[in-house]
Amino acid sequence: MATPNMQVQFDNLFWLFTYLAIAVSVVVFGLMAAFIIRYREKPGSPEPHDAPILGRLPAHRGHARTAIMTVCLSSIILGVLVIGSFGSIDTILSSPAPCSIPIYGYGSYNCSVLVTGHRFYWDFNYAGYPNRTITGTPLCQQPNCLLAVPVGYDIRLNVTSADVFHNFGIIAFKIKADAYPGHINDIWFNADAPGNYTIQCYELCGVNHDAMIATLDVMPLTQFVSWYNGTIVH
Ligand SMILES: [Cu+2]
Repeated sequence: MATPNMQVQFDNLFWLFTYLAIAVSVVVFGLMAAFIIRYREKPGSPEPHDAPILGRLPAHRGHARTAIMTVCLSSIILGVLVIGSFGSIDTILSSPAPCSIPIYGYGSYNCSVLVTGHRFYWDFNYAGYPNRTITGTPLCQQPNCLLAVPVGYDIRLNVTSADVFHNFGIIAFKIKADAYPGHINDIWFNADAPGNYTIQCYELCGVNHDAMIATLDVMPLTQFVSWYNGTIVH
């Protein structure tokens, strides 16, 4: 079963923050405008009895109920944002279960790829036997620099680096992960439409950092199986 997509998580969180900000703004600016009009100074209007006077503490005005209501409303809004954020973080950080795509004459593929950053290209290792790597080249010509995945599956990427700090990102799916030597960062995504998408390094890693790109090719399942059979198995 496909887990909700990574970009859906980010979009939901973005709109939750945005709608709440709009609602709060409407209330705050609406009240401000109403009070400005209602309590504006008119010719001959007397000085309010509680007008602040320099050097004197303001008189007690008995607005405890308003203060408590404000704190409660703010807490509810903050609570919604915190729960929404932690819910999304939980989904983003929980790697989905491995898939099992039967590959004719080989066994099955489990939907995970080991991604290794080099100055200035990416390697994509399709884990397990036959443990074949699509090796990148600095000029990134296909079939090098190609990450092929089946459409509609949760793909787990284990991201690391062979030299300096890089950052692996597929901006179309709103995923990014730091690539550090000696450490593996896990991210996942689910591509819902076939097509080619750009993979890019998002950490300034040297003189050809801008050329550190690759292509994500999202294929229909049958096409992926024959690609896997022809490229990884044989
Ligand atoms: Cu890089």
